[in-house]
Amino acid sequence: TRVTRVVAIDLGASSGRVVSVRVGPGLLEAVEEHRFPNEPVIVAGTLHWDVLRLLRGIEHGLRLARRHGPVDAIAIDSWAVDYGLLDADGRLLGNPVHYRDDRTLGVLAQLGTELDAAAVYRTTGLQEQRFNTLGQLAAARGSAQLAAARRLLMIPDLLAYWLTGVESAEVTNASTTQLFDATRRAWDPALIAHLGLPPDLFPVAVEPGTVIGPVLADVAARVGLDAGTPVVAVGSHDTASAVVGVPARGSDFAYISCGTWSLVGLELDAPVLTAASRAANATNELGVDGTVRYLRNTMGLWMLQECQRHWASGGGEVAGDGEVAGDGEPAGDGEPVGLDELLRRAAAEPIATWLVDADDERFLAPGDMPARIARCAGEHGPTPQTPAQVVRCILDSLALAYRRSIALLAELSGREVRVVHVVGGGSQNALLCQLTADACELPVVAGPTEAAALGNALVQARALGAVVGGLPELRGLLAATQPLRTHLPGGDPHVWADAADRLRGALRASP
Ligand code: ADP
Ligand code: LRH
Repeated sequence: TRVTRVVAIDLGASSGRVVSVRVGPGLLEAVEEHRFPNEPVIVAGTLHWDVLRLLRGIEHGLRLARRHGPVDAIAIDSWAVDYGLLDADGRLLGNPVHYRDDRTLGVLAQLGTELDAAAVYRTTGLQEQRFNTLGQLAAARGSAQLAAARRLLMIPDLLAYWLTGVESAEVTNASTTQLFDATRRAWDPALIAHLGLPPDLFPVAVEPGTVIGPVLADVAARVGLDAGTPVVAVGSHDTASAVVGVPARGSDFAYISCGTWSLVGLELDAPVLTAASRAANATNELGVDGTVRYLRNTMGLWMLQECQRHWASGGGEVAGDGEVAGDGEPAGDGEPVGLDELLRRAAAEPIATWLVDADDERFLAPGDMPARIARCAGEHGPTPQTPAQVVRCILDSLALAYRRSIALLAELSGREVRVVHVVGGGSQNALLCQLTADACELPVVAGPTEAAALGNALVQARALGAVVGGLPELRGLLAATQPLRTHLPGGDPHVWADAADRLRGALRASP
């Protein structure tokens, strides 16, 4: 083994980052080369990703990384479910649509009349969400764009295609489409046929660690990379890379990949495809090294981000009927309060007073989030009045959702959980981590913040031979080199049990 330097490109829903990482025996050292915002654009009423701007951010980051040292390999991970379509000439057909777009409203009811949902779960293991690729493609049926499509590439595969000219489908991200067999780790021809799509719309799936191809000569020249620099398939779903980046010892851990979304889960050897698992809305996404990410998708810090966006645009009131600020630019002259200050004020508010169901679909779309939170809390309890109370409501509700998810997943899988690892941007939120420890009555280990980039880099480095072993060895390297913070459970656990009962009761009573 030798020291290698790889570049991990990690595209989250809120930002993209390009990180150079040196890996070798006992060595894991990351430098953020470039970070750029990921801002959706509404075009003709549809919410899109600005995918060319992401490509520009990636190329700029690669240029900086190369300026600072040799680059042995590159890999890309991103959010799941979304895709681009290529025509017969290999050109992109339109801009990829954002999973938060409302084109899929009503699609679950429609699919429910066509497909046996229980059978779909037994094959794909996937939680029913309207924005899964299956739902998006069902909503797009009959469009000229889909008729012209020769290839479908998931977002990281699309970007890797632009870097290499090679079309591929990486398994972890393919597993989020709900068109993928979770047991065989391959596309499901029957579901693809059901949508009326040709099977070869989907490239053959490859496991993480496979070299996709060398970077194209013109790209290499433009960004200053050496000819032949390999682009590697890693856990190209950001959550899959983040789970590699969990610094756990042993197998008795739960993880929370805590960013725009909160993915709360366990790592298993095989999917759980039971009716009880389906009823619990638990999902089996595929992980690196043949693992299964058995998890629940919780709304996450999106709720907080979207409140901050609202307040920054001058909407100081909690209850209002504001519309989506399409461009995310501050529109008013309100003095926005920074995140640190908001969290400080929230910490001073009383515990578990304002609660919402953090799994509630109503929080999915962009728009006036403070008003939606106030309305949902008010349906069964007190209404948060100030920004500090809204933030407190979000954090307590997330902690409660984590408690619920971990208990459910442990029960459904038979796995014991003794520690919770929180990774991603939200691991820097000490209040949320402490509330999580208290609510789950388990120690929380917080960090690394850039778990996805580190997990991405570790799988590349292993493919190059710079690190040897399975996930335990990769995680041992993380635990030995990354700064982590432990939050021990404290407070009165009855408060959380009562809050859980209150919310459960309210949800049961709701229509
Ligand atoms: P994504 O990968 O989905 O783009 P990240 O993992 O980058 O998301 O997490 C972004 C979130 O992390 C932000 O919405 C914010 O709530 C949280 N965060 C980032 N920095 C801090 C910080 N210094 N303190 C507390 N929370 C933070
Ligand atoms: C997190 C994430 C999550 C998916 C969602 C669409 O970034 O990949 O795992 O469910 O985005």
